[in-house]
Amino acid sequence: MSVSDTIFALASARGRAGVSVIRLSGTKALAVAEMLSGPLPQARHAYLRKFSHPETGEAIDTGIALRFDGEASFTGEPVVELQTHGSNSVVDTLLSVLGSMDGCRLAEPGEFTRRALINGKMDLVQVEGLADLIEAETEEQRRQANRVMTGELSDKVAGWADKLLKINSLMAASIDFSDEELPADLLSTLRADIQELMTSFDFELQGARSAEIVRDGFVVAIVGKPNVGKSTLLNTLSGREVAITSEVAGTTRDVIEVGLNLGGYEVVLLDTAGLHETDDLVETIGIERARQRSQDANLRIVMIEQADDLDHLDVSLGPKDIIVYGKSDLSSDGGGFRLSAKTGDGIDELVERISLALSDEVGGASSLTRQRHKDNLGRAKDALGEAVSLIDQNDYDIELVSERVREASTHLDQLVGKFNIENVLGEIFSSFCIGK
Ligand SMILES: Nc1nc2c(ncn2[C@@H]2O[C@H](COP(=O)(O)OP(=O)(O)O)[C@@H](O)[C@H]2O)c(=O)[nH]1
Ligand SMILES: [Mg+2]
Repeated sequence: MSVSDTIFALASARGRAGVSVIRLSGTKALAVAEMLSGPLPQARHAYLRKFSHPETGEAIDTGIALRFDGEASFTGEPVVELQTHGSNSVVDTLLSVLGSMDGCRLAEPGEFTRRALINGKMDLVQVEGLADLIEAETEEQRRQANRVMTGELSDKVAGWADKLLKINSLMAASIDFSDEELPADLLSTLRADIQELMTSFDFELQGARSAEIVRDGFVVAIVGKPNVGKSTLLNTLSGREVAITSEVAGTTRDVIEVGLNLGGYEVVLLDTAGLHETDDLVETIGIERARQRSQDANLRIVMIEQADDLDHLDVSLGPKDIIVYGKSDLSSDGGGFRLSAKTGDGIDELVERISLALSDEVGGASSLTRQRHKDNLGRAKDALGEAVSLIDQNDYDIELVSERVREASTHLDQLVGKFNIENVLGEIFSSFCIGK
């Protein structure tokens, strides 16, 4: 894979459509495209062109061609986009003609974006934001990804890095001037500055969990003993027959997952095996899984028939977990929140309660959307923590303090991908499609 090749790919989805977009990027992009389309005199102007075979002259399609020059493109190198009719045959023919041209090859997954990264058009977190934007299914996932892609986190990191630099130059200046200790007032200013940064990092780290929930989904597990109507509830909430329901206890043995869009948020709903004592080996494994997954979930819907069912569940409940009495159509006694998955009675209220718990949970979402972001910022914070405790020891060495501050800067640089990115690139780009 050479960065000097001119690369091309179908940038829109495969299959029949109104329009398809083929993108070319690299030094030969314009020359190659013009062999198909004829001259494209001005950048950023749309030209209606006939695309024809460069050797035979056979007409392939008519469409729009657009060129972007030099740095003013997505990849930071010359780019041409050909908008053709969304026909498999047109696309295949054009791709095969392009493939036969010298110095021109099909792009690898994410290769356009990789070039954008190399050419400084985006940093690493923006690339991750872009990957998340393409994956986004719900409104909130889209908003969050868009914030990261357009540089919200990058700007924050740049601001922090700037402050660290100032702190360090202040220290460096004092180290140069004397071998003696720093004046007390200067030292306390430095300490306060470092601590202020740590508070900002902390604030951001606290919102990371919420950001992750928005990205990966809010996991809600339905738990309870067999036959209370868990699978029926899952089917009702998801609007389709996902899980098998029957009056036979032990019908559900494995954890069943359904993704739902609830109020603009991604919710992953889990149906689990009924919790009870059993000699059936497979069911026992299912029950163990049910316990584990419900324990890890963000929220539990506990379905019961009577209040003392709660005592036999062996799942620890959180304060927001929702306890419901099922099959309200069959009996009218019992207090608490009642619903019937069969008639739909109480379902709206359940959805409202889930949304409420969810909005509490994701209220303060930060822009740290990935574990990688949390790790790097966490390490930066730890390094600053060490700097502060060094200052607090009366017999500190300012050189050591300064080293810790530099280390924090390194972690911030790593977060936005200023160096050492090769090891994370593979993972990030594995989620990209060809043409992005
Ligand atoms: N009348 C009534 N029957 C229900 C209701 N929910 C489930 N059932 C029935 O109860 C039985 C067990 O339901 P299922 O969803 O498989 O329970 P699970 O073992 O908890 O998953 C099935 O025969 C369902 O049709 C309900 O709200 N009302
Ligand atoms: Mg079931």
